[in-house]
Amino acid sequence: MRINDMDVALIALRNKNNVGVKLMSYGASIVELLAPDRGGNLENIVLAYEHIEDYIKNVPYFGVVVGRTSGRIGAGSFKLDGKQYELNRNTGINNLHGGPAGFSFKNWDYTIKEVEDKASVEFTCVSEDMEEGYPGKLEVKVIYTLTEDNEFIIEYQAVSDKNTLCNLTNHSYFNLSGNYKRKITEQHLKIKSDSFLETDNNLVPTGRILAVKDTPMDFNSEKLIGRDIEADYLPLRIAKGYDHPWLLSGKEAQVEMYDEQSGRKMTISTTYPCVVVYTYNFANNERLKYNKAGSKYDGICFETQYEPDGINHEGMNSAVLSAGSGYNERTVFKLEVL
Ligand code: FUC
Repeated sequence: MRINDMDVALIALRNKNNVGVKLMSYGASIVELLAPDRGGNLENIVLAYEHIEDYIKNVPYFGVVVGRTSGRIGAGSFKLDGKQYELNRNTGINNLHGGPAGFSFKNWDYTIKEVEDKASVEFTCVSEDMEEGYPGKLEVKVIYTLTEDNEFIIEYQAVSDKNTLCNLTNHSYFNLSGNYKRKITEQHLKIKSDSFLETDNNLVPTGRILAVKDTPMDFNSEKLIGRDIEADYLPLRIAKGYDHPWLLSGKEAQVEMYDEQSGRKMTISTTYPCVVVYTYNFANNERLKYNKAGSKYDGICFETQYEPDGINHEGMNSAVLSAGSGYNERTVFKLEVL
């Protein structure tokens, strides 16, 4: 496919149970994830544009890989090895998701691999020294794998020739109802986490860690996403819904989402310490598939990552990747029907 003079590839993987994923080289993105419901009907559980060209702007970051850093870097600036770096800014004074020309807007190279019961697509890109303001030439690999046990795995690898920041995620919006039939507020969520990061009016972490106990942020027991989403609680009012980093406890199955009506369940296990959960609060009538205009709560992102803006706060993971050392994180999405 040619878009804006780029050769953009679409690659489809499907396993023996008919779970299928469609990937795109632009943004190394997930543009479709087909999963069966209780009756065996295959439907799509990720938000996607109807028109591929809309991924060129992609203000909501549908499906894409985000980098070099995920989330906001306060004032677009940070200090590393005694030197102050100024990043390109794209949300007021802040840097969001790696800047205006971040990894979500690159057309990645790819190779397809098949080994026994697994099929993978390896996307690679190179980010040059000082690109978007980050030091070091960074070589990145994102590997998507679909297994025969309905696991969809994302592995993030990178290496830099100088100390730099690296905090990679995928920005897919999930909706387990299938083809976005019902809002995510009617679906259940569980997050193993006792605390979340407070954010300021521009959604930049303040450095304070707040307890979830007795607040609408507590998802330790499964509850409907919509149960407390509009509660009169300052962090929710500021973000207009959920848009916060949770510090994860436990090493696996840290997040579970379930749609009672379809029976679809998704369990997320990650090596990252944090997940930013975002409920599409800033929807703006995006032209989605199935002839739908995107509206608030049509999808939910689980952006597994290091704490956003960690470099600017004591006691958090800084996301510094040292020269020559390997970046290696993974997130697994397991699909089931209950
Ligand atoms: C999420 C949110 C942001 C933003 C972006 C498109 O990661 O944290 O607030 O709207 O997505």
